[in-house]
Amino acid sequence: MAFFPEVDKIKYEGPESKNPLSFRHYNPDEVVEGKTMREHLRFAVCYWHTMRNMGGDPFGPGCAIRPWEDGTDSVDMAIKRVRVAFEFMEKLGSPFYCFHDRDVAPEGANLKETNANLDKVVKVLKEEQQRTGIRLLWGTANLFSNPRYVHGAATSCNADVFAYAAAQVKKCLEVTKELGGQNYVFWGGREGYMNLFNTDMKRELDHLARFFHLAVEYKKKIGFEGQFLIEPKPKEPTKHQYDYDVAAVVAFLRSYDLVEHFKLNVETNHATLAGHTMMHELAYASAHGLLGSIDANRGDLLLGWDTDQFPTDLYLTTECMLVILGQGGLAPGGINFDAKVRRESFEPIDLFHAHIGGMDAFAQGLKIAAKIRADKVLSDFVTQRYRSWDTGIGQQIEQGKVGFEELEQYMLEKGNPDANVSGRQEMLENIVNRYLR
Ligand code: XLS
Ligand code: NI
Ligand code: NI
Repeated sequence: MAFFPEVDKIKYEGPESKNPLSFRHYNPDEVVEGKTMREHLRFAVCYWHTMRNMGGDPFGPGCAIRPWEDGTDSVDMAIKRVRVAFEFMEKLGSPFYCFHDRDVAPEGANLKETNANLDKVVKVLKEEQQRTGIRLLWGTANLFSNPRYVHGAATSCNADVFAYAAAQVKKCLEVTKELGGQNYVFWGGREGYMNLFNTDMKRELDHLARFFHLAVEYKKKIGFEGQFLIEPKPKEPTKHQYDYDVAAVVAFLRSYDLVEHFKLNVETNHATLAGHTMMHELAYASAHGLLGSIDANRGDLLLGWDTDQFPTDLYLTTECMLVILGQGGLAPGGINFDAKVRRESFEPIDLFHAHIGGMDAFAQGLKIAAKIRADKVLSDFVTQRYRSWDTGIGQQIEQGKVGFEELEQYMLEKGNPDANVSGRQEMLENIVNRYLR
């Protein structure tokens, strides 16, 4: 049965194509820096936005037209939706997908029933994966929608809720392993606070760390080989989320002796909500060897919340790809479109336009970044800019050979530092613009 009868497989037609249902830049087999675009970009469709978002907002219910939906949240509907999702991904040519446990299967009356529902849908997911060759980039547990998580999950004041969350993650890890998931994501849904008057922050942070340690133990126990990822976000739904930004997560992982077990899944809109650029967050994670995967989207400069729009800005995708190429890629991570069509874009075909645009924007960013790297226009400048550290006193400092006394002696003899040189920011910005075609 075809759920998108008006769409054939989306093909690469080249930059001159005027066909809106074609790729103009994403050419999966094209080789850039020795790898195919498919291998570089590792695109994933996210189940929650693409299959479950009906476009509701605080002012009105969803109005998306999804002819396959029967209005129920039954297991049968969940199974039918899997068929829809895989037809969509097959036609789009997305090699991966991501889900929350609750996106793919409905909750039952209790944990046992809920797990049984999930098992029924997982069977079908597996079948569709085998039929299409589409793989699971990551799974995650939804520890924020159900009212039981009103005070958080691992950071709830209610110990029973911690236990329920642990059981839910245990099951989701098993399922992710069963489906060959390459990563597992922890996004701290409601792990944060609204008001410090009612919050024992220290205790909550300790509990969050305990939860992660338990997950690491269980991962080893079942032999799940996927990469664990934490996804930082500064606020929303809580006023202050504990996994605020990359720097806060790195510090948390180090304080609680978890750093060797996790990397980060960095999301564009979360970076900007934290007052950073995406490039800053990626560069910070990468500098620590902790950049694992990305949630590709964008916010709106004029709106202060997580609008999760599809990425279209070539400047943004070029910046992302400069960092990603700079660290030799993201695998086993990838580029997950944690993005949703606008409420006004309510037809099924809009899902194709949205993903095609995002994939093309990243493919173009990849090609632009690769050219900038091939010409070494930025890297040569940076190398030059730091040359005082390659020899002489700079080298001695980096090698730990001198202390304050030697440095004082050095400066007393020299009198004054060598003259500073311009940072040439505007010249470099002009050079980057030359490549943005
Ligand atoms: C929400 C997060 C969420 C995670 C997965 O803002 O981006 O969608 O990616 O739980
Ligand atoms: Ni996300
Ligand atoms: Ni988000």
